[in-house]
Amino acid sequence: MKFKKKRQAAQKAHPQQDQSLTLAWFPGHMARAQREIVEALKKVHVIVELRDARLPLTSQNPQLIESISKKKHLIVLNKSNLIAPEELEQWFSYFKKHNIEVIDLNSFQAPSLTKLKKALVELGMLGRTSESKRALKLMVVGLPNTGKSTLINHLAERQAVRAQDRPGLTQKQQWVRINDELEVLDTPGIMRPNIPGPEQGYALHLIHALKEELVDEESAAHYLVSLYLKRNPQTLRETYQLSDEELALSALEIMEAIARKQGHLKKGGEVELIRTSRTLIHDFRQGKLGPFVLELPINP
Ligand SMILES: Nc1nc2c(ncn2[C@@H]2O[C@H](COP(=O)(O)OP(=O)(O)OP(=O)(O)O)[C@@H](O)[C@H]2O)c(=O)[nH]1
Ligand SMILES: [Mg+2]
Repeated sequence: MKFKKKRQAAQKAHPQQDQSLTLAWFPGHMARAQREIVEALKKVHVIVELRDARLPLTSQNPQLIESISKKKHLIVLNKSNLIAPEELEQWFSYFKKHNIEVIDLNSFQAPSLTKLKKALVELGMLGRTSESKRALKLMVVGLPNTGKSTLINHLAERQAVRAQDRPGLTQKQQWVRINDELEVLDTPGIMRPNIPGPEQGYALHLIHALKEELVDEESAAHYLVSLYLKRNPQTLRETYQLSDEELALSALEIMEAIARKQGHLKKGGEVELIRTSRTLIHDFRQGKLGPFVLELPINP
């Protein structure tokens, strides 16, 4: 189980990449986008950093955060509808313990704008505009596909920028005027230059932050099944009609059982695990495997 070694697909490795790591996705537009984010710092008052609520630590970009650390900064755990409330609670206590300001959002829900505004007011970020009579300028940053453009469209209540389930869609900064008190800068998603290990790489693939062909899909699906076996086997049982005996098997054997049930077979009757892997990953991304966080705080 490993990352695909597709150097040409991996594109240019970042110069500061740890040599021991096998995966890097840092195409030219991301390097440019990172420079442009630093340049835009003087034009913005506040930074909203979007993370995927299913992966609150790994879906950050430490290098980017470092370069924007002088500005006021609010972390948003986005897509929080895809994790369970008790999982979200664990993360809130973790961030509280570390004195880090965090809110969660589900960008498809109408109260999101109110919630974001309230957080900005509480942090003393939005209140300043009434004195200066100038719009608050907010920059949204984060890994690819974390939902930056969707959030902005939601705030603007119109299709102001392109948003789609495709990492790396936004390639240029774009200002969007929300109303008299708020202007938002959409920025291209920037992948972290280092991915700590294979499991984090699989998890980033599962949340669809990486370009599809970089990660071995069977390994990512195997990782997903192993996590569900540990923390929520019932969902696997119900979704794929597994028996008690099947549920007691290894992750690989369970994938084979699902393959047979779904008719993912080659001509000779051999299982075709790649199809099963794609089904599992697709079902997870669509939320068909229920709300589920991919990482929990190690020292909550
Ligand atoms: N379930 C769920 N999906 C969301 C949410 N917000 C965004 N999405 C989905 O996430 C996908 C990516 O959205 P984008 O807004 O294009 O992501 P982005 O961060 O702008 O991506 P890049 O431009 O590649 O950096 C889309 O399919 C959105 O519908 C959310 O709160 N919940
Ligand atoms: Mg975008």
